[in-house]
Amino acid sequence: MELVVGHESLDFDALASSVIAARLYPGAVIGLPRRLARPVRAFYSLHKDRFTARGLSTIDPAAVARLILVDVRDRRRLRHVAPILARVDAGEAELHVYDHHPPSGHDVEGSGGAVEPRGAVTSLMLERLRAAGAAVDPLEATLYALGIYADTASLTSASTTSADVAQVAWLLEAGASLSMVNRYLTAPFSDAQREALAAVLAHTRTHAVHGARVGVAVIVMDRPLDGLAEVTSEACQLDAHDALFVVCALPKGRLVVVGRARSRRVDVGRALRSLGGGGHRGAGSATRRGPAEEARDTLVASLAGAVAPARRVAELMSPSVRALSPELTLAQAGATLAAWGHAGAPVLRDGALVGVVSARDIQRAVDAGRDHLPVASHMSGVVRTVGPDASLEDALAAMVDGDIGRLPVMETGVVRGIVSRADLLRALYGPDGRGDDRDDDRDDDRDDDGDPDVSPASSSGR
Ligand SMILES: [Mn+2]
Repeated sequence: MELVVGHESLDFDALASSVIAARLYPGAVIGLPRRLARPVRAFYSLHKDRFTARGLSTIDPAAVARLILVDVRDRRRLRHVAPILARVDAGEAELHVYDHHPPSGHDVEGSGGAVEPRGAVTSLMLERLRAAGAAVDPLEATLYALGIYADTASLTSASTTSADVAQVAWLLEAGASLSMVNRYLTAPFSDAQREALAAVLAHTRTHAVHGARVGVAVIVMDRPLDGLAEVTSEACQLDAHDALFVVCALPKGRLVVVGRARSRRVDVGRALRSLGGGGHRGAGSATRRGPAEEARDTLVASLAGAVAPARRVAELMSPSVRALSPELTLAQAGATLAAWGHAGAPVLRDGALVGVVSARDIQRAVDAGRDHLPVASHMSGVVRTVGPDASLEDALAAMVDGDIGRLPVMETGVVRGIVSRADLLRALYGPDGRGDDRDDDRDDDRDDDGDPDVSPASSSGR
């Protein structure tokens, strides 16, 4: 038989791409992993007559002639198909892989399929289904749209490609229901989730780590919470933390720890390995036994190694600062700035910073016939400054708060450089395409939602 399988904690992208795979490989069976993400379970429960699948546990690995993996190829996330992969390794079964994740260094390689960057692997597979001339009905179109919207934060994540957007346009023409998409994308929290959210918000302590705000909360619950990961994401967003870890203490000393990051600077999986758990940069979990406070302290101690330093002002500023004297006339200052090719400069008197002046303000004054006045009359005297170790975010906040275009960079009373709006814009729109370090890539990598039975490797109880 041909078997289609996605990752554990099946998300909408994995379910949608499983359904497409079953169409691309007629007769193939979809094997559902043990756990489905909460909203996916709700969707599937309503649509299971339409999208048929079997529990993976009911399938005999020896009967599988070809395994078709969708939305996953990292061997560490493939424990649920380990017996079948062993047959692939032994040359007894074939492997096709459809995935959109960056290489992990632990990837299985298929003899067929496709691996290309897309916001959702659903898009990649839909391109193939459409190329085969297949039509889709509104139910299917809705599921595929859910897959793409869910994996791309509704087409806003940095990983979204124009190809994803094009597929959504086609799906809407095919009758995808946006009201159904919304129903499952924004599934309301359960009562238990709302209670947990309140507890997390009330018990989060914020730690400053290399300039990142990392929250750690300890909560006590009398039974495991379905959807603790969603609660963690929501609390992280509400409190504007760069990352948030929730240590959930259960009866009999059991602990579930879930981490989520909004900033790419925080490697959640790395921090959770200190607790015997794991995961990815944006998401991870651990389960173990022991006192919650001990786990919290271990986690906090691991943060320094899991947070990358912020981009510092020193890397963005123009270091060799030429300054103007406040006694220069505006005409002289304007000519000097033009000669330097600078859009502004700090104003120094006897080596001390007394103001900042911009070429634009000077030009305006000159145009108004005030070219004979001194620079001091047209500089901004209340000068905000930043230190060279301030982060890009600090500089941005100072500029926006003061609505100012350039910040002198001061160190021990001396001007070391100047950072301008243009410098920040260059960094924000920079070639890495990510500007600041917000991690808006809400990919299914975060499938590890931290249930206590999440996986053998993360429930070692160490
Ligand atoms: Mn995906």
